[in-house]
Amino acid sequence: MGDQITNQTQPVPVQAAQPQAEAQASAVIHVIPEQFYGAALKTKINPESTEGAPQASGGKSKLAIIIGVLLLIILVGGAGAFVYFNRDALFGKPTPPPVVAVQPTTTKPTPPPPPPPPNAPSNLTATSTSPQSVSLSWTDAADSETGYRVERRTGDRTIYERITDLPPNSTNFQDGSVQASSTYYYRVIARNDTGESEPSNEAVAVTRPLPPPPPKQEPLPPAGLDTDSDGITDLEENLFGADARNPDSDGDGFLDGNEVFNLYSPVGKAPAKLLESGLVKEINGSIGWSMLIPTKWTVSMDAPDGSAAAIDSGHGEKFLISVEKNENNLPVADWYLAKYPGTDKSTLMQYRSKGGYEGIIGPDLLTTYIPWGNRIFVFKYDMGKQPFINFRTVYSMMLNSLALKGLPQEMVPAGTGQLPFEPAATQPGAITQPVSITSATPTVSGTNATSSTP
Ligand SMILES: [Ca+2]
Ligand SMILES: [Ca+2]
Ligand SMILES: [Ca+2]
Repeated sequence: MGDQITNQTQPVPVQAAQPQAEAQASAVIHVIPEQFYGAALKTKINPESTEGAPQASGGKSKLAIIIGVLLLIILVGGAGAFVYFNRDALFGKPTPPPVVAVQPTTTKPTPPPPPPPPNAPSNLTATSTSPQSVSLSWTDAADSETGYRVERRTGDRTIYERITDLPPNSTNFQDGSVQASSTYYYRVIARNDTGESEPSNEAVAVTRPLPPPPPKQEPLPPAGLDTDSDGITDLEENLFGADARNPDSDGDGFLDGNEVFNLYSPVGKAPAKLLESGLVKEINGSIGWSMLIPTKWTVSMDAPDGSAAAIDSGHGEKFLISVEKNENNLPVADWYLAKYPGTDKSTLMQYRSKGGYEGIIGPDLLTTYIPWGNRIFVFKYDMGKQPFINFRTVYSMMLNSLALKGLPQEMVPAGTGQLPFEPAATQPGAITQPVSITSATPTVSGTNATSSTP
């Protein structure tokens, strides 16, 4: 607009007006009131009047320029101010978005600070409840644990090893992976996602020893050499002065072994009893037992009253006497099963002595148990390191001679059957084997030979 004003007022030739002074005096000056100035600008300029007022026309042009510039400034400023003060409406709020964008990061549900590691368990104890287990218990002192770890070390190791992981709030554990008669050290650690607690106190346990295995029935070791198959070994024949190459040394019609078993002399004319022949001697314990043993053998009382004694053959083998308690007066088989749990009852054999004492033979077939009131008389054949049973018939002879105080003997009458391990009177080399207590067959009947003891 300023340019337009300048162009319309400029065409007046200023040089032509200045030299004509007379024309200047006669010229009519039209003053346009301020309020009509805008309209005057639009009117067509009269060539005459313009010629006559060149100077006034130049001052008005400058003013118009100034006003135009001012208007322009005002206009630009106003527009700028308008834009500035309405920037939010025009361009949207520029600043909030970044603020909104920042806010989520700060107000977003930030994960709660991780819990501290749990408290350590306390009061750990370890107790061996059996040879194969240790029972652990402790106090749960943590409320943020996700589980427990049980660790163990043995006496000869310093490093703990993990043995199990347990759920939260656990307070006990049964360790079944231990060995008998061993020492174990334990500790327990609580843990969560943050970390682990300090270990608990260390607890130590010594596992119990394994119980002795229940006796099993085993075949009898081989008998010692019996050259003439008369039921006593060559060593026994020698012990009694009998002939190891003659089954009937005294020629009385009875086998040497059968005579010794039944307490008769194999070298004396029947009926010569062993005791009267001087081949055996009587021993006794003050507790109330007595028996015959070969004269050459010795006895030691391991208990003053004879509740424990050992008969020494001088050949390695020993014969052990022990008197054991049976306070509840149990039947001897029940007493045995209570003493040796796990024993197969069928491995216990019936026993009856020539004196009528009934008892059992243990699974080893080398130990005899005879009930005696509230006691049990135990007589064991201890082979020592001997590989052969050299004195089985003598062992039987000693038991057949046994007398227990207060327990009357009822001698088995001849002809009622053979006793366990009795040599057959008429069958050289034959021995009557014992039968199980679970068998219906009585000990002293059903045998295949008849006793013909003199
Ligand atoms: Ca013989
Ligand atoms: Ca003989
Ligand atoms: Ca004979």
